[in-house]
Amino acid sequence: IHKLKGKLAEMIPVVQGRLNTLKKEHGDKVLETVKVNQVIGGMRGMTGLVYETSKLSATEGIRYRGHSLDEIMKMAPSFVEGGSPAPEGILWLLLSGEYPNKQELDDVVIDLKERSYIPEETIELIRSFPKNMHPMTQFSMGMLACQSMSTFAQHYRAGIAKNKYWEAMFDDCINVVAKSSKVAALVFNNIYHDGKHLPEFFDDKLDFGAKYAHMLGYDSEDMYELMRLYLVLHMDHEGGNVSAHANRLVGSALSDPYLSFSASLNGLAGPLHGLANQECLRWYLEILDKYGKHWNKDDIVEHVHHTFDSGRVVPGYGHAVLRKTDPRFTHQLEFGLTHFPTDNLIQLVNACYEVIPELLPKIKPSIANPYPNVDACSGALLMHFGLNQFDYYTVLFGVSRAFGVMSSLLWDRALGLPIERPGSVTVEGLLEKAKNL
Ligand code: AMX
Repeated sequence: IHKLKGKLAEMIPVVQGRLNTLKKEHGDKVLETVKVNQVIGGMRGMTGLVYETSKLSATEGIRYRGHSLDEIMKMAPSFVEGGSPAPEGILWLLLSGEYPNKQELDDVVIDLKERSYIPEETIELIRSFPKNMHPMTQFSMGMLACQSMSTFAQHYRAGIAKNKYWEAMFDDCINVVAKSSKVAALVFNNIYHDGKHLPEFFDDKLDFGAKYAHMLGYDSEDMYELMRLYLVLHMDHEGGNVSAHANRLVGSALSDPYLSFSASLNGLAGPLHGLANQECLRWYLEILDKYGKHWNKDDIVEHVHHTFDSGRVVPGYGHAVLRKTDPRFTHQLEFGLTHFPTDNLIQLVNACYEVIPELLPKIKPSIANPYPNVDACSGALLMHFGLNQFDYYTVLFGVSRAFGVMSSLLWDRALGLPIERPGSVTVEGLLEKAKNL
């Protein structure tokens, strides 16, 4: 991982130079106009952030450092030939824009393992949380409790120079990723296994994804591969989504990465963001409940109508930005159809995909995107392995998000991005302004 830091040390001045040129030569140009509705409507569609690690295309979905998920699935290094990309390799990609070679990948695997240490008092703290406290609350608090280990905070107190911020932050960012799965597994055991200790590491060669699955009690090669895929697909979704933006905002005050990541998780815990996946699984299970294992496509049509009639949305379908099937859905469905094609729930997800995109616009012509999003499949895959603790699903999402938001936070400091401080306006003030336009 020292090699990665060295690579970044070479890259950063180049990108800093570009940013400076941008500021000097184009800083006063008008990029776009802002509508009143955008000010009221959560700044939708308004370009307001520089974000290096990923960019969302309405038609192709997310690109990590310019690489589409389709390409990443084919080109990124993996532990199983032709299998899921290695999350450690995608961390390298998000930070540096390149895939690591075999030796570099092995080094990151070892490094993340070495950095995963959690102090005994933090372990005890997590085990003391009430069992009925939401897993995301416990996860966020557990990561926050690790904050006393922040090297950035120590260096800052010691008076580090501004151009050295990113170097001081590097260790924290990697450490947050490394520790996230262990804290998440401790939360799992605290809630669902009465605080039992994490399993022994029978195989210390396990990579990050496999080890996380192992710590949750799952030890099949298929589950290891699913975990790697899940982690890779949920890492990053450009800068404006709630978890990425909360992380950026808090970090812009030079709060250390533990503080920023905890804030990011608090945003992810919201039902409009990271909680949607469990809603989606519940919806499929309603169909199985109602029609049994021998459901057919007419049953799906009837249930979609019933969902609309009861004033609800069809979860897992539609998106604020995407206008095509989310490739994160496609790759998850492909995984299910490849590894367990006869699974009834996976068949149901597949049948819904054949029915719903045509049906939705007939019922709701104003729908901008009738295609499935990332949440339409993940729950069904986890259920296959018996991971049926729905409330925990967002924690898995959070562990994955650590890779993306920590990579972008490092770049925030490397580029010297300032504290965020957008202007605000009262309703009356906006009305006055608007009347005079
Ligand atoms: N089922 C029923 N109606 C839907 C719908 C769906 N899946 N998706 C959109 N619509 C409706 C909207 O509610 C809206 O109706 P209205 O005009 O009566 O208020 C109309 O279609 C137009 O909406 P839109 O412009 O297509 O979508 P949006 O940008 O306002 O909302 C989203 C996007 C994701 C909130 C919406 O599609 C939705 O509620 N989907 C279901 C929930 C879901 O899957 N959420 C997870 C999203 C992925 C994620 O971020 N994790």
